[in-house]
Amino acid sequence: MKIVDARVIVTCPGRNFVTLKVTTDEGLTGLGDATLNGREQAVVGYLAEHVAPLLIGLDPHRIEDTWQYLYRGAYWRRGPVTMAAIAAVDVALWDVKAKAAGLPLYQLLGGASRERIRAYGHADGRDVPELLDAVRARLDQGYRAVRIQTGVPGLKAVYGVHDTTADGSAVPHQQARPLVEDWDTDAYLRHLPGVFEAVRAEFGPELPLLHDAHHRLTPIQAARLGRDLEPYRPFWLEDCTPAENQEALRLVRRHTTTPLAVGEVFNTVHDYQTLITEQLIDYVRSAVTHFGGVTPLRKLSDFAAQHQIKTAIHGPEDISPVGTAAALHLDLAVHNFGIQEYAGHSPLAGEVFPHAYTFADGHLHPGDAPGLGVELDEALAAAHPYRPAYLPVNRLRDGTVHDW
Ligand code: EZ4
Ligand code: CO
Repeated sequence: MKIVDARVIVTCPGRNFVTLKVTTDEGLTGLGDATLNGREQAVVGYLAEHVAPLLIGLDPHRIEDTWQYLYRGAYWRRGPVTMAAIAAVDVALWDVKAKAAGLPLYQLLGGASRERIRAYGHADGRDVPELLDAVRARLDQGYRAVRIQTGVPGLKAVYGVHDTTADGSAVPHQQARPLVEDWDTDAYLRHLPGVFEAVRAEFGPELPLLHDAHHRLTPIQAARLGRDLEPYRPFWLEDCTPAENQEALRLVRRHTTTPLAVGEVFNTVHDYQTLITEQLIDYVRSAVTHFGGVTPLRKLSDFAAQHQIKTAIHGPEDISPVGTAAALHLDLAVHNFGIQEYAGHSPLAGEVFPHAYTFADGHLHPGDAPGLGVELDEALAAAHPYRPAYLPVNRLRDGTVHDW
């Protein structure tokens, strides 16, 4: 079998998604997600100008060799643009291989290690009463685990607290410049334990509660927060510090038993070396889409497993249904699966990407269609063209740019 066509398709069914579609001489097609939120066109250029021409004529079954060819062959390694482009190729080739075998991808990854995949959803509110309503709404949708984020008194716009559309999905930030949010770490550290206390008081001790600090704390602040949240038994504290400084997590770890989750902005296993070998975290959170695909994420899972660390693949709205499906096949197959983030997609995105995966009773399943189980309606995609959008930026009260 040979690849005869490789095309990049950008569509905006409510938010932008970048998809690679490969076609073989046997008429099989494969899809890969290359969406890099707020920097989509950089990946489009990388794929269309530098990668797609190299794919023509290759045997799509040679996934490992193609991965190494693109990773080592570029000389310029790592980084989100490069690794999103390589991820799209890797996932598209896995899709082709599994379709050729007539099997859902998870069967090629060793088969199912479980019957279903526990997901967590997002609940957010500008204040505690609004958050409690949002948690209740997620429970009504079937979720059995919830990430809780709230506004902080005195701040106007905080990460994770969304404006929402009529269908409840988040409004993407489609304006000429990034929205500016504001931040005060001391106010946040004072506020959050009371939020957890209120949610526990309302929903009891059993509901898994997660929280994302979105890289905003210093190590000693993160240590304090982890310790202050311990009475409420969080499932995890996510991205407490900017974790490219891996050694910083040693200090956090010394002070708290709150489980730590890290990795949605990581691109390679090298970003995790210290974190995994010193067991400084409990969950690896990288996305198939930003980590070079299924091939390296499988290797990361196995490395993490040797240190009793579990997987928790990033699953926000800005990973397309193609990237979501790839995650679900891994989730079903790997032994050390922990939990899957599932923010869901707008109904329109679901129509642009018809998919076999399902969500019911708080659990996901990739389905049993051959391949990834996701298709792309190209006519509908074309009817919703790319729209420039940025992620927000974050400033402290005195105007200093802070981590978002
Ligand atoms: O901010 O995917 O855990 N989820 C997250 C996400 C990220 C977005 C960035 O594009 O932190 O909401
Ligand atoms: Co996060």
